[in-house]
Amino acid sequence: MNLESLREATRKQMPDKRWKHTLGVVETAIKLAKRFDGDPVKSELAALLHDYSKAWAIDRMEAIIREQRLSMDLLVYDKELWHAHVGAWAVQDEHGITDEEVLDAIRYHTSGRENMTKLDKIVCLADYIEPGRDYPGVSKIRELAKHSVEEALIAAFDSTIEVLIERGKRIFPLTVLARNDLIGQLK
Ligand code: DGI
Ligand code: FE
Ligand code: FE
Ligand code: FE
Repeated sequence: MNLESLREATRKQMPDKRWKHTLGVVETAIKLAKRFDGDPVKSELAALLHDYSKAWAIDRMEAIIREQRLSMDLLVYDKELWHAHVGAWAVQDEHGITDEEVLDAIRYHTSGRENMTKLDKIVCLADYIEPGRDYPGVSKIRELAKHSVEEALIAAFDSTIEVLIERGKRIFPLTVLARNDLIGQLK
């Protein structure tokens, strides 16, 4: 598996706009890894693959979640959460990615989870603040990301939770666990 062919394969899964976002996440994840003593090589790989299945049809993702017995409770939560779990499965299935740290960072990049690894945090945060992102609160999250991954991620999850509440949607329990746990990590 070489990075260039993986790049080509990933680009083919998605429209140009999503590919541009992916390149932004790669660039940002490498920067965050250098800033916060993470692993730049794994950060680049996980960032490249994080939205691998994002543009896949809903039916295809649902079938994979059922057939591969990925976390079944996903199905009652927002469909936006599905691509992360499906993507982690797909890059293993299609490209033989077996590094569990990388697969977990892909799997939990949307929801977060309790005890996020440094790699989980870097990929999830990079996804929120890559240069192409524009939503209310993003500049504050970018500021926080200059000194603390945890503070930035809490603010990022807060903004997602606020939107979910506004729209009357369920909150996936791992996001609540992630936020509570990150608050506990602040000193
Ligand atoms: O795939 P991206 O658009 O780059 O970003 P993402 O994978 O972080 O997806 C974010 C979307 O997921 C965002 O629109 C909010 C939605 N979502 C739905 N339910 C939840 C959720 N996000 C979190 N963190 N937790 C949820 O329960
Ligand atoms: Fe995503
Ligand atoms: Fe995210
Ligand atoms: Fe993304």
